[in-house]
Amino acid sequence: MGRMDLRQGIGLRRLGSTADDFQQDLLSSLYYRKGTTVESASARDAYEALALTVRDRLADRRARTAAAQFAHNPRWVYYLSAEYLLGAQLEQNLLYSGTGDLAAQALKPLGRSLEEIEDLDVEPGLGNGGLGRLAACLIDSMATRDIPAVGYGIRYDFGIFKQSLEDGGQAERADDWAFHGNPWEFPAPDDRQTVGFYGHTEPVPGSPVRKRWVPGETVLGEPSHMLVPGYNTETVNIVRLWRARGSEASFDLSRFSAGQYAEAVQEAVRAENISKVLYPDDSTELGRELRLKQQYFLCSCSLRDIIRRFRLRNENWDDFADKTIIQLNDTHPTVAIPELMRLLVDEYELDWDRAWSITRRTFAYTCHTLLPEALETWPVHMFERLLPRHLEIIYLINMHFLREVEAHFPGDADRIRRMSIIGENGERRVRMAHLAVVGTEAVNGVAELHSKLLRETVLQDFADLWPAKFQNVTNGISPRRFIRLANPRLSEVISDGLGGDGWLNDLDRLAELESLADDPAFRERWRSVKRANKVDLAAGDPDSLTDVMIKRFHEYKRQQLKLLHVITMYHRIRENPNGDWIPRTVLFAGKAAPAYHAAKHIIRLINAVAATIAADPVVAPHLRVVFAENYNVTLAERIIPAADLSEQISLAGKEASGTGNMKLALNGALTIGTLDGANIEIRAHVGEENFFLFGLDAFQAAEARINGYHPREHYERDAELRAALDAINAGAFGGVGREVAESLLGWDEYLTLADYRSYLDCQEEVERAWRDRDRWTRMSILNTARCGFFSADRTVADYAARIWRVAPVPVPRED
Ligand code: GPV
Repeated sequence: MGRMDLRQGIGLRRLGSTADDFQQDLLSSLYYRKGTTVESASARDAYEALALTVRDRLADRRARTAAAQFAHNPRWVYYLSAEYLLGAQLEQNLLYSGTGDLAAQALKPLGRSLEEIEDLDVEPGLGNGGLGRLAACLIDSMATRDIPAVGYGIRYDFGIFKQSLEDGGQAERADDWAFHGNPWEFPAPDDRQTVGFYGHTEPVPGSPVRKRWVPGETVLGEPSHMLVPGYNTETVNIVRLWRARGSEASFDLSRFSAGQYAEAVQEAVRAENISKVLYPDDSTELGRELRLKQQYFLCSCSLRDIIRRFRLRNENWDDFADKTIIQLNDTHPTVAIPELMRLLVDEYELDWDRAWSITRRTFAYTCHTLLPEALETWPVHMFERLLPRHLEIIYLINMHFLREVEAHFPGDADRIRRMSIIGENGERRVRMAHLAVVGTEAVNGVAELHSKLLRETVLQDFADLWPAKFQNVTNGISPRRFIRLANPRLSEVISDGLGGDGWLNDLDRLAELESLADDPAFRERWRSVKRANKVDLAAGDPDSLTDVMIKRFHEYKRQQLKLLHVITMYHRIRENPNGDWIPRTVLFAGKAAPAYHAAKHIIRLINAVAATIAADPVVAPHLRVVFAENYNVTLAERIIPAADLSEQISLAGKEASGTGNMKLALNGALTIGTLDGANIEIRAHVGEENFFLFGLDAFQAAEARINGYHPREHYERDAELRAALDAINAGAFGGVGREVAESLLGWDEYLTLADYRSYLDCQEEVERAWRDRDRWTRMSILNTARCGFFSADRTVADYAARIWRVAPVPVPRED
């Protein structure tokens, strides 16, 4: 590998790597950048000075990365995502820059511990759940694999709300995550973009296809970027986040002078509202105009930035798709497709066919759901008002597309109706998933089953037309964040077992742990790690079976099924207080969308059941239910290492993949789960004897629905189930939860009652395994050993080879 020191060229001092150097730089940050002294520095001053010092260590890797990547002029991967759940930055950047020990040392003269300082590091919660965290894992792995990439997103002022419990129910507070500033970001005001909305279009004389769009409102997009270091490599990529601002002209000085203060700023406020808040909906659509505005804002700013970057090195538009692959993270950024067409046709004056050929080859689309309510559609009238030119372009795309369908399936009017980008059943709507399939070169689902169901159900017509377009890329997770950072004790045991920490970049090497699964000393260590993690978590008796269900609250995920199990355990213990009960701590965590009432009722019922059990002296010694507030990446990193049992109990055919399932299995939790999403692949990897399977499969679930499902039949037939639901209705839990029981008995959308008995039987299997400590530990070790496949490094390698067709561009070290 070549060598490079960019500082040399400009006579800049190199940052030293000794403890003294680091100390000096920290003090200098404190003094010159924070403007304070050792004596008067607050904890926050110390935090910020440390963050800047660590950031500096990554900044020169970043400079070398940019130089190497631009010199190479590769095909760049641009990841467009409305969400990123990056997690805390300080611990990550200390690890990725190898300065953790230096930092702990350097803080001593300030009288501060590293732990205390890390507590001040606020995670940017710019996402809802799995989709946002996947984006963060993928950009981590792209950097780790030396792939030239930029993640584009929105810098929301307010991220995912903070959750607290009030009277047992979820209360929400705004998350002003950057209230104290964010030392990790670099504003880049010179790269700002102007984005239009509303207005009208005008014909361009002499051109049948080009139009001039005269927006009625314009807004500035100001970017800042955060560093995305690779692990054990030189590459540092970036994630570039856009923030909306009013232009200078949006402040109305004359109104202000006339004392109309609110009116004077109203235009600026309107503009800034675009990036004000993350919509807290997960896997459900909320058809608000402001949301479409956010989406277009992200796409327009990012595409102009992508084009700017392309033109730094290239001249010919025909090279654009060879130098650019834009991955759409679900349909949220799909308006980028008509936006690129608009830029190419209207602004750069390419003819339609050439622009379309470029556009199609530039995009790829990842679908993350099967839920019909998550497939975004927009009312045509709303689209037309907000983005009049884009709607015209979509109509043209649709016209060409439907001709293609007609040519393949002559006379099949029904198929044309089904496939059209414009839905005509009732109110006319733009179907974003259809646009995303039509305007891209590749479409993928996120687990084998999900990709198969996409091809065979939701997108079947499209798969008939273009079978080669459809692929699977199974999700993965960052082993750095979710093993090394989250579980340092286990990491040490693994590194000792494997003779080094090379596994962190090559997770398949965990397979070498298999031979240790039968080693009594290794097992003992494995157990003691889990126990110590439980002690740290302090959620309950560390010797109890720690049973965790941590994920967004959604009826399809079936927290209510877990709850029926808890209520049944409660009944059983009450009836037989002297039984040989296995002590269990059932830990729930997760947020519900604020307007999702059914989910909030489930949260309420969990807390009511928890309180009833805690107050029951007969049951409390054996069973404890804990609801951990405000689930986020940081809390996940504490819970996952302490889990014995991982609840992955969605109705089969509903969870696209799941990624919490991977994090837990990799940390040695055993899974109880349905044949859904990536559970199927986890089971295949760990071996069926090391996985607790129950419930209907996706085919049976679909059948049950078609044949007419009657939840009451299960209620009538199963005495324990009846007792659980009756208890809720009789007010056994403070009168809470009748809405939950009503929905289960009334229609039970997700077949909870149908899977109840199978789930309970399976929980008995779990208890049998738990009673045999050695057997359990062996299963746990084998889960970790066999889950190397679920590294996001593998996911990224799959995308790189089969969808992006890109190769790594290594960054030279400095001498
Ligand atoms: I669509 N997902 C999400 O978190 N938010 C969304 O809006 C949509 C999907 C999730 C899926 O529910 C998970 O099954 C999946 O593992 C995750 O996306 C990442 O692919």
